[in-house]
Amino acid sequence: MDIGDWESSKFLNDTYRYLRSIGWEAKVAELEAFGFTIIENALAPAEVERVRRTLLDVSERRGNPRIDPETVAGLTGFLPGTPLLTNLLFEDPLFEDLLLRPEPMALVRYLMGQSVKLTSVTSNLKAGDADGLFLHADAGNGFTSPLPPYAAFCNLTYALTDYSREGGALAIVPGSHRWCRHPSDQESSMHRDAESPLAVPIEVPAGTAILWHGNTWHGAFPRRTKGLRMNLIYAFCRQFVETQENIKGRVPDAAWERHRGDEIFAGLMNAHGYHGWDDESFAKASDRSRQAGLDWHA
Ligand SMILES: O=C(O)CCC(=O)C(=O)O
Repeated sequence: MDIGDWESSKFLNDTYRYLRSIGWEAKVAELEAFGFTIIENALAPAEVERVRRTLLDVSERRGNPRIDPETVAGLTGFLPGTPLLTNLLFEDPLFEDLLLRPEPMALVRYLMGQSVKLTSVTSNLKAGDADGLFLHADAGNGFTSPLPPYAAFCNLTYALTDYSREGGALAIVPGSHRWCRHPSDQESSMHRDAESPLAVPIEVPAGTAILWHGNTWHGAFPRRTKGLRMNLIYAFCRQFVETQENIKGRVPDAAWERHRGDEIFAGLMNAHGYHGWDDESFAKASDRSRQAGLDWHA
């Protein structure tokens, strides 16, 4: 059927038409049915290499020893074997460019609405002996069960090394977004000797992106191979949710300049959110800034 300029779905029509025009309607169906979808060849091999090098440079600039991806010497961090590099967006314009790629962004906007905000840009660096990462729903930042049926969060992860079960791949529980709850401690185990029987490994080559609904249970399998597993994670939230990273407060002038007139960039940076108002900003709140609650796609 033709998608019209229908008033009742006015926040969705253009996004849906665009997704259809690029042949991505099946990805919408997968997101709806299973709570995740896979974007093959999202990055060319040279881009994968460039992102990997940039992440290792960032880690070093932040005072860590240079990480050797073969031996993982120099890797220290947050979860056992899984250090997290955070606040990456403004470390290199490359991360802004990847954020704004129109095809994945259309899927993000389909799930999260036009008022979607960026909540964090991080990288999980997983060492050779890392244990599994427990199953969780990303809608965990203060959302108690029952979770809303719409996505309040979503996660767009670029695999930067090949993902295999043995190599500690992302683990997904297909269809769990419909359950609208967090897993219990017992359900969430991904320990080396107690992996959840519901979790399936996302076995994909480097350069693949995986996008999932914030309710979808996911984690990672224990890693049993040598070397470094790398990824780049863009996480998004609804306009009413507090962001994980302080993005709004630290967009550099140069970034505003690079994306001048780009309404999608401005929205992702929370330029239209007016909460935390003073009298001046309250008076300036526009219909645009109040739009978020009108519809799942608004
Ligand atoms: O290590 C992984 O692949 C899992 C990442 C994850 O749980 C997340 O990004 O929320």
